[in-house]
Amino acid sequence: ASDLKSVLKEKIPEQQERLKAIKKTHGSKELGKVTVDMAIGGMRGITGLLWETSLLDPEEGIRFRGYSIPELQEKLPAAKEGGEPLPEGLLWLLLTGEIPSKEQVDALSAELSYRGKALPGHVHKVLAALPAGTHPMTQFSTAVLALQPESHFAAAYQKGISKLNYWDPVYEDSMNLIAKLPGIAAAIYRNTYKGGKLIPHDTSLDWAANLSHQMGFDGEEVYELTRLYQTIHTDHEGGNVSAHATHLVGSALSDPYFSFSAGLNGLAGPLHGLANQEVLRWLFDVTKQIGPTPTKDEVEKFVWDTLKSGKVVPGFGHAVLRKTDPRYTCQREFAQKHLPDDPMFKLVSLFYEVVPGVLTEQGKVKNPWPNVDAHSGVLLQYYGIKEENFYTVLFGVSRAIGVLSQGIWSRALGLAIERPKSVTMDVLEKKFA
Ligand code: CMX
Repeated sequence: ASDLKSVLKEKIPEQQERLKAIKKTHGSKELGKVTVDMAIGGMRGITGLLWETSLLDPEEGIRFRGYSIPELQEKLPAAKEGGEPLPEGLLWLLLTGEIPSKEQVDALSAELSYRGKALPGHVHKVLAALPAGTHPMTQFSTAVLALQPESHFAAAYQKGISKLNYWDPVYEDSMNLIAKLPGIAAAIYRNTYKGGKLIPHDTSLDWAANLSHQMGFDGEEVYELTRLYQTIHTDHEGGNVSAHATHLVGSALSDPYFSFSAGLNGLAGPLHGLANQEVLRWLFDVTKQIGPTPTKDEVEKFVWDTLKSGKVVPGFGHAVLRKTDPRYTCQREFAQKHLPDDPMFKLVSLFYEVVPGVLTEQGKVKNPWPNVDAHSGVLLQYYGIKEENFYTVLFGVSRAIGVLSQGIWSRALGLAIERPKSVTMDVLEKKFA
């Protein structure tokens, strides 16, 4: 078998057995302890989730099914020789654990193109009914939810599907949804910023290039950026807000439309995905207040002013990472290759020099280094995608690939409904009195 669904299907029984064996031999062993600080502090440091598609190392950053970003850039099939990876290849890898061949990726591109060709008319009507000025993330989450009536899983559940087969309609929903996201995102972009003139899907293009094309940005370089961007934002293990929200809602057997829409609502928070929008606003503030080429000292003062006014420095810090995010580094390398003289890139580089020192001196943050969101906006600006409050939508399109791949595995592995225990302050006071 060489199509994705068949390859995945073959892998499921062995992984089910593997999990059963882990449960049997290690089920009662301890993974760690839970302190009161952890319960108060956003459960930071508690290991309490199973997530197969990726794993985050605090020092090294993300690995997707064991592969680092530079390894993926080398190993995953590209649209052109030596180019950036095709996100379809990563989808294949996340679902099967195997690096696909170029033929397999091309077949998957064609399949997604077919599944994503047409958006149901009512989705356009739902979008049109929202008031002018509605944030693109509100539009995005609403559009995903508007597709929910198409869910194969919800229909199969109503008919009484056996739990052994859940993964199958969840796979169908997930692939249909991933396929339709470029069209949805592009429609939101065109409606919000380009007077509503939509650009049709081009069946000759891969999934990421189609996103760029339908937004109105054509050319090999912007396609390459979109492929890289859509590859690196997919997955960041299971505990971040968008992944965890998707996982949590899916655990109630809400279908992929419900669960991914929930994940998007979490991604829309300024401490999470919306940070890419906030970074751009912050960079514009600098240029507005100081001018286009601030000095190191001026930037340093600006960073301190941000901190002193009680705001966070967007794009810096991380809950788990303790080094520069490799997703930042690969975007920096892209900029060095394609836009080394861009003034905004130079400004971002200056912040890279200055901010970690200031945050370290302030002494509060556990990680002073930049994350993925500190760099993405500047690349998009360079290629003409100037509207920063759209940026989190692009993050969301990519995030679907990771969280929905895990969602398929969660159902294949029969993972339980999530229901951690909570306590009151009263309980804590009495327990430790
Ligand atoms: N600027 C200012 N203060 C920061 C900071 C930053 N970039 N990062 C952390 N801090 C502060 C925290 O707010 C916290 O302050 P309090 O003790 O007053 O509450 C203190 O430093 C310790 O925080 P931490 O343990 O280092 O970080 P957390 O795990 O609590 O938070 C994160 C992680 C990402 C929310 C935080 O670093 C932050 O707000 N960064 C800026 C927003 C951002 O870039 N988010 C995007 C992250 C990537 C993504 O999900 O897309």
